[in-house]
Amino acid sequence: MSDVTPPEPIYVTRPHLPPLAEVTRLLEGVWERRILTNGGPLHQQLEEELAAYLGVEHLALVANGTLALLIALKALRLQGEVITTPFSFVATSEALSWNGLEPVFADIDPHTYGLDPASIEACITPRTTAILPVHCYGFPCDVEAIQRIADDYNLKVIYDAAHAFGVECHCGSLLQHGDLSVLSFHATKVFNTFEGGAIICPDAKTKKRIDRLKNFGFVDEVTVAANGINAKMSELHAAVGLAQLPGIDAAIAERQRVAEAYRDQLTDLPGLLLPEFGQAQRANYAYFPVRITDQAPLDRDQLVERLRAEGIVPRRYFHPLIPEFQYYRSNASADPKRYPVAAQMGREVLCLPIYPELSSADLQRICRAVRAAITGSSPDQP
Ligand code: T4K
Repeated sequence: MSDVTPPEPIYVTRPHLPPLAEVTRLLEGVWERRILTNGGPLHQQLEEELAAYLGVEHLALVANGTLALLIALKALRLQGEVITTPFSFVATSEALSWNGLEPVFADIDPHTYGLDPASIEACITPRTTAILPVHCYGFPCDVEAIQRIADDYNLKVIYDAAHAFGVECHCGSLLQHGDLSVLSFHATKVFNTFEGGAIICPDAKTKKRIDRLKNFGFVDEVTVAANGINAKMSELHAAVGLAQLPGIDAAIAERQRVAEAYRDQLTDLPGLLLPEFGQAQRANYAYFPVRITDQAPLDRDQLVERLRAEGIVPRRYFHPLIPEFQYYRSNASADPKRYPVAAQMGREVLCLPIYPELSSADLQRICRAVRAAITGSSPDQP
């Protein structure tokens, strides 16, 4: 038996944590006030601070990103078909199904990984009421082309911006686009409150409606004006968020350090395509998606196996595609011929580990293992 201890596994991400002392300090106030939820003072403060940080006017905190999507769609009183992407986390489509809306899967653009405007237009029918694109990996969709289509066909646009915290495009916050944008603050996200999310609203009236929807539809003690739900963020989660915010720029800078190190070390490998962060004015480096094309000597799944054998656990975001899941297979648009680019990306993309605390030593270990798998060199070679 070998007495060599295997190195610690490196996962695709590792949650960034705020200083515990700061969370404790905020929680002392909670213990004194005994206001634990239902729009307490920390919740209000986090809404204000996040809106200021993100450069948006109105933001409603929600218990998680999936409920935020559910409520955003509900707030717009949609019916019929909604054009969306097959290349996302399943929550994107689940939010539609929960609202009784029919997802119609369109194709994506191979550079942005967001919905391809031409494909959106080809999917429009008389029953289409909205578009639900995803700023996948935090890469901006073609927001202007999507808005033009929405205007031409009188459709709503709800951006699933779960990955796009802090991303800026040519005109400021990416989150200003569309009718509503939805963020996730899950543990694995750039900004986390353990679980959490938010809806970016264009005006105070929409925020009010969303605030009611997340609180059972209550207008006041004796009035329920909509089919609401409980999707409130607690004071505990808000405390984590408030403690995270002062460190968020440094955390994004650390992510950028990791992305640049990958770019330096993985440039010349046959069949390995690196991500393009340049489309954002300010990127957030939420993910580091590489493509393993047919020019590489092994395919994506073989690379996953090789890396796992070295204790490195990347993730195939997003494989399977949403329409490949059993629940969606009977959907009328669940046909890979309708979204060939998404199908290809589902076979080729691999998200390498990226998070602020990823050490240089671990980065070297990952790069050596990727290089070894592709060139046949030894992973032990520096
Ligand atoms: N829309 C989009 C486009 C999304 O990507 C998501 C969520 C949503 C909507 C919905 O938002 P939320 O309702 O979640 O707020 C993860 C996340 O659970 C999910 O939030 C995320 N997208 C999705 C892309 O990734 P899994 O199944 O890959 O997570 P998991 O638990 O395997 O975590 C990945 C790695 O992270 C683990 O290998 C280790 C590390 N990890 C994870 C957790 C939860 C930790 O070190 N500590 C932790 O606490 O889905």
